[in-house]
Amino acid sequence: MDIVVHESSDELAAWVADLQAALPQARVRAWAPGAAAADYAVVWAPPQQLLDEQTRLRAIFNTGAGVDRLLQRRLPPGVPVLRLRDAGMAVQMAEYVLQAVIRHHRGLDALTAQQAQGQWVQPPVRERADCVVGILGHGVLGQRVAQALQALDYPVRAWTRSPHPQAAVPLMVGREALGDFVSGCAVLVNLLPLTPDTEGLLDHALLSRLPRGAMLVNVARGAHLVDEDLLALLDSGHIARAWLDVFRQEPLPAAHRFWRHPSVHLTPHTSARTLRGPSVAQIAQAIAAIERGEPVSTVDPTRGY
Ligand code: NDP
Ligand code: OXD
Repeated sequence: MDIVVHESSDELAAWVADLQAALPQARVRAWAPGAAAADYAVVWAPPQQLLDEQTRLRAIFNTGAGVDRLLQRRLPPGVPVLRLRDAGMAVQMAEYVLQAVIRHHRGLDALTAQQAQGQWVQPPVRERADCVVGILGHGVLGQRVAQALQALDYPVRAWTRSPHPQAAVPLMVGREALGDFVSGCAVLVNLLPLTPDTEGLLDHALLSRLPRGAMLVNVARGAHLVDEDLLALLDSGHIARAWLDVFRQEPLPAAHRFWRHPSVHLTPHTSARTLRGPSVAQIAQAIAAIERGEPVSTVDPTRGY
């Protein structure tokens, strides 16, 4: 069995070595133009040339949770795409969102600013029941985030494309319900995949449905958000704060207003990192299942996630 790997150059050798160790019967190598046909490709943001040249693939593994960049390519017809499902990312995402929600609810940024001024002022108590956290997406990551928030008694609700009768949080489904969903949220967390249906969803019309003083946490993809619309709502104070981990252009250009906006916390796409160890283990298990002829969970290219 042959496996080709395409990863960022600083991690490529480690991915090849770890996959080789996990699949000793396979021949694992870094992809290069003109590489011999392989059975599996393990990739992040692969060049079109890889997908055009690799004509014998039995599956393509995306070494991230979001497949938007891969699906922008022309894929070999009929070849299943698998993505990382959690693989250590869910707990990181929960940690990131939880700290943002706690800081917002407890007013910790304002208290830190007070310390710098030498001020001792106890703000009014904020009821937890008023801090409703709405999560767009209740998939692998959204569910883990919801669970972490619920463990601290935050009221949580989620928005999805399809009904989930067994969900542990109240769900609202479909575009018609979105405005009402958002209007009851003190915090809006975006954990949607980027698809034609979700691109630009976080625009002025939607974000202005949030109550005054709300917070936005965008940890999914930059193209979900209309940057200028958020900036206008931050400038007017309608939205009090935004935590932004993902951007339309990454790295975020130096001149972008997000860098210096006093109401923006910005992180460089680090809310949930791909962890090579658990990812390699998940990919190796899936390859073994495919080789045994067992079903595996694949991306639905028509849905886009
Ligand atoms: P999943 O596919 O498991 O979950 C996606 C969720 O979004 C599902 O609940 C799905 O609804 C919902 N959804 C999709 N399309 C729509 C729509 N049109 N309307 C309403 N709901 C919709 O994805 P993950 O939880 O694994 O990952 C989510 C995203 O997080 C990734 O796609 C990626 O963009 C981002 N991410 C960001 C990282 C970072 O470091 N910043 C790291 C990892 C991921 P339904 O349940 O009905 O199908
Ligand atoms: C992912 C990401 O999709 O890192 O996994 O953004």
